[in-house]
Amino acid sequence: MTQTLDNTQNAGQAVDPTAHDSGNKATDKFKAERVTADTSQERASAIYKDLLAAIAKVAHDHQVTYDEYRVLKQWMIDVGEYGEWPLWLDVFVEHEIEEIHYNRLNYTGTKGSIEGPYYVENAPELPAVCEMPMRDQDREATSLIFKGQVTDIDGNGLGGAKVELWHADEEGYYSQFAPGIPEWNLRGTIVTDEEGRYEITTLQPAPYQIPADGPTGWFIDSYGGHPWRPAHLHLRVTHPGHRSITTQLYFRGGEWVETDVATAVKPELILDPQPDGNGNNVVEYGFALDADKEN
Ligand code: MBD
Ligand code: FE
Repeated sequence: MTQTLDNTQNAGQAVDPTAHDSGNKATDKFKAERVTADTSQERASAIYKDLLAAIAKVAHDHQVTYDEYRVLKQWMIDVGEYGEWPLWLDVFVEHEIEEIHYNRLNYTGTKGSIEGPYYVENAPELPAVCEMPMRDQDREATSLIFKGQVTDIDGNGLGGAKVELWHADEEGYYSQFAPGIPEWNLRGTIVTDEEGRYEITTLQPAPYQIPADGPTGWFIDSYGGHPWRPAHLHLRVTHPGHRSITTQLYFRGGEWVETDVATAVKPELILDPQPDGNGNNVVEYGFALDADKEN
């Protein structure tokens, strides 16, 4: 792992968000939740024992040196100081937890995917037919009309369901995590009509490069990887009495769809928007929610 930060690479780009800035914003947002888990001492003991055994195995299998151990220690300190634990964990670990969660609950509805570090709750409510909050510069991108229906798993429409949508702008920046963007830009809570339908006008997002100028970026450089995610929409769909779904949607043929750094693409989650003849892309995609049964 490289330990030095080469600031000269970013000369002249002072307005771009830095890894340090977006990382610390994501960390502050996460810390505010004060999360807890209902884990017994027996279960904690079993997990920690296996975790330490896995670390021991890697250390022995690769005959890890003292220098490498010290670099790891420094890197972990750096990840914390840059506020990048939400980023690093969501990119490299969350997809496993999401898969376990989905399988354990025997979901049969729409596939989930990872939440990532940039969800913010309580985005302003918008009607079923709406345009996402956007700036004039966002309107220069190709419009994407995203429409469909929220249903139960038998296909009955779910009126009053909430479709929370958040995504990056054409430059790959998320509001509230990059400077200078209106607070709720490209974030909204769409409320479905009586039949569960929605028709949302937004912009076609671009591929997304995770912050590469901090310790997550150095980590990726150290193994010769790339920091890209394919263009994506984030969604969280909720309705009282049904299980909520957190997922993402991608675009057929898009760059990085096959090699997402966050390993979060599933074939069921790939859209294929078509031009509507008026310069917009249109796509239909629905969400089926499982009934809310006990775990
Ligand atoms: C993102 O936008 C994202 O979706 C994930 C999973 C990680 C970092 C940034
Ligand atoms: Fe994202």
